[in-house]
Amino acid sequence: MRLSQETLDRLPASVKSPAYDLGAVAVGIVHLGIGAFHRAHQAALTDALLAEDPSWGICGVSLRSPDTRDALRPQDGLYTLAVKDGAGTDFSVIGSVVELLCAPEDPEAVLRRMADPATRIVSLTITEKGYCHNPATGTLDENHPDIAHDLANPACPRSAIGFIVEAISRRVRAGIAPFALLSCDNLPGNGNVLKRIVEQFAELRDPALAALVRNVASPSTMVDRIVPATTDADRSAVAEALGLEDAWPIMTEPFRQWVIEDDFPLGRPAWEKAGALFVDDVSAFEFMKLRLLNGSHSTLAYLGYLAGAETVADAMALPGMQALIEGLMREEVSPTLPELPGFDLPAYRSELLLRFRNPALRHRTWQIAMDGSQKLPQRLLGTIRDRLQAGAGYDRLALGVAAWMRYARGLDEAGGTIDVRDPHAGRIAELARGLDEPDRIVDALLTMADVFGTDLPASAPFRSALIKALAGLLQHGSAATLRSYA
Ligand code: CS2
Repeated sequence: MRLSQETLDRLPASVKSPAYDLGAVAVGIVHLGIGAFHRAHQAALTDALLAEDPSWGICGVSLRSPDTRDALRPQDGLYTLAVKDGAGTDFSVIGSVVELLCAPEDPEAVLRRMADPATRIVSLTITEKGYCHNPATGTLDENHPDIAHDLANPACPRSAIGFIVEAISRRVRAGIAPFALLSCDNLPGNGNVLKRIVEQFAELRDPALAALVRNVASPSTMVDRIVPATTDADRSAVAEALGLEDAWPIMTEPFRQWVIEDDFPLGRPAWEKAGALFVDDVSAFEFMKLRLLNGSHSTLAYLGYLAGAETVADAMALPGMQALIEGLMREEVSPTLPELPGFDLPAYRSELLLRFRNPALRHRTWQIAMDGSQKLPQRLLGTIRDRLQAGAGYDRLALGVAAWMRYARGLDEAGGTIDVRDPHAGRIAELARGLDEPDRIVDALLTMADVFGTDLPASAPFRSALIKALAGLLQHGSAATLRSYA
């Protein structure tokens, strides 16, 4: 039997379920990119507030595949959130996603929902590459195939940006004020980046439209919760706990954090009552999270994968890894972070190490290794820039970048093929084809100005640091390199 509104009363008392009238929930938020992260984060926090105000239900939109819609629609949008750590698992059923749409199948249905006056917020978790931007500069990639498509077919878009601009244009024409945009992706100044890209796209469509989108609210946010991809073993464990099948439960950790700039002209859910923090300027929180958590994550994912570690917890158990990550965070990253008065940075770092070691989360290094070309700039390269400018060391950060180069080339330490997932996987493989010497590999990949900019490739010390780190990895392997930090 399947989880659904009809079977909710069969749930055991140990599983929490919606404490509000599901029938009364109406859509107030359209969320683009209804993946696991959103369902463990914003959707869960919103669920906690629906008893008080049922007008903030979520319409979850997939921009590519119908998988989520197909899994959740037969369940009336209900799904299980399993919160796991060494002490056990807490199960709750979340009911905030009340509508599911698959954009490629029916773009018009998505636009209608976005243009509806009841929609007051359009939020996004479309991952870094969903912004169709140049990661080094944060500006729209006008040559991106989806952008070219959406400029040629504005009423039938493919990209999140195309949907947003068309929906705002329809609202304004109908005399409806624009929704607030809420980017929840791991980009620095995510609200500003989104706004800039939306404006650039609108300008290309029609300068009059650009004037309209200029006033749209686009607060920046820092989002944090570790959410590994769901496996079949997770599905079985959830079915056992619920006594009902759930086609797509979500696994996560107890920790969650959401810091948001408070700029919602048409109102917002009282997310602060569910633990979110509203601030005037989120940038110090973003730098801290992107550089400490995500920078460490990428470093340990590449080094861990190369050393044969399947999960983050396995990678953390490799001799030397914990010391490397601890040193990277404390000595190389922390001095670059803006002040956060009253914030206990050492405690935050220690908690991160514990979160990475969470034995109950099987977070694959391969999952985090994806899309490195889109992630490196804000996770490692910005920090390196700051360290270079300060004349300070960055060996561990350079090792992270070199490990990406080693990984993205597509050959593991035994000479086997790595399934590299990256929008530029083909281009990287092409650049590095046939090259074995560290200096030639480094020079080839440093030509990617959309990743490294033009300043880093011109820095002789940076180039040598990369060559040294990559030479070590190629000669001794990742495990032995890590051991030297133990
Ligand atoms: C991870 C993030 O997959 C990745 O690249 O670094 O998804 C990370 O788990 C989240 O940002 C944690 O908030």
